Parts: sequence; C-alpha cells; structure tokens
Amino acid sequence: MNAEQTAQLARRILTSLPPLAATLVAIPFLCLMLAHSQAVHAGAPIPIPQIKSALKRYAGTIGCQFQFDDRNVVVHDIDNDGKKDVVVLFFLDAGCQGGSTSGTSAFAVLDVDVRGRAFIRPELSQPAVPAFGFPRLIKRIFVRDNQLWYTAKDFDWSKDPLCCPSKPVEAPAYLRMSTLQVANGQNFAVWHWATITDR
Ligand SMILES: [Ca+2]
Repeated sequence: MNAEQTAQLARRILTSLPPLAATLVAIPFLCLMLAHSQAVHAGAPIPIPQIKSALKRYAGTIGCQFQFDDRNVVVHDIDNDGKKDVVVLFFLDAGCQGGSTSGTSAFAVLDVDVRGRAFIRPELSQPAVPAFGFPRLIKRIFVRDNQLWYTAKDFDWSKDPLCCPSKPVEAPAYLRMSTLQVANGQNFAVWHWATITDR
C-alpha cells in the first residue's frame, strides 16, 4: 500500500467514527504515513557525501576507474512505484579491462533513509541491470517534465576518431521491465535501462 492509498483508507475510516475514536484510530495511520514519507522525496536535502561513499563502495566491488560528478544526482521515481528514488550517473570500467576505451557511464539507483544513509539498489542498477542504446560516455543527467534525461556526445562515424565523439545528444532514459521467456516456457520479469535516440 503506497502513501496515497494509506491516506485514502485513513480518510474512509476516520470519517465514519466519532471524534475521540477517530483521534485514537488516526495515530497508527499517521505513523504509517510518516514511514512512507521517509522515502526520498523532492525538496529534501540530498546527502551527496553518503551517496558518493555508497556508490564508491559498490563500484569498488565490480570494477575500476570509478568516477562520479556530484552534479549527476537526481531525485525521480524511476521504477514508477510511487516513491521517489535517487538516480545517479557514474563511470566505471566493469571487470577492470583497462585501456582508454574501456569503461562506460552507468546508472545506479539508491535509497536514502531518515538518517541520510544511502543504499545502492543493485537490482535496479548497472551493471547487474543491462542498458541498451546509450552512448558510452554520458555527461549529465537531469529531470524534465517528470522524465529522466541525459546529455552526451556520440560518434559521428563519418569523421570522429575512436577517442573523441563530437555529436551532441539529448535524450530520455527509462528503466523498464520486460518479460523474458526461457526455454521451458517460464516467464521472467527483467529490468533494463533503455533510451530513444536517432542513432
Ligand atoms: Ca520509486
């Protein structure tokens, strides 16, 4: 039950009770609604050092060359469950392959608790969750019209050398769930990051 459903249920019950009973009944609902409000929400301070620390620990277990720009942190309900999430962009050479063309920009999703502690949600984050169609290097993420967007440079294959993409890209980024059918006929729901560009 999300915060809005909790509020609706509370209103239905409270309007059917006498005042004293309504006050007593309201207390657990208030506690429940406060618990919902402990999720990350727009306007709340974003604990950048804690987010960076959690991200660095996570990245250190899966790759090398971790990089993170403090500006690439947004608050957005990326999985459409009605609760705001912290979405970040970072850079990582997953698997430590080395070389100047190894590593990619990657998305991660975090929760932040009431004490400002940040926790990675690996089930929604790269590299466990694959991403399709994005440029290798993304510069910035932001929210516009309740949608996650990014800016990047992509290759103009007619002239760009391998080091240096030059074509500006601005496009939406989505976290989507698809159904994967496996050999025995069973279906699995799997998350993936997706984008729409004119590439
Ligand atoms: Ca969410």
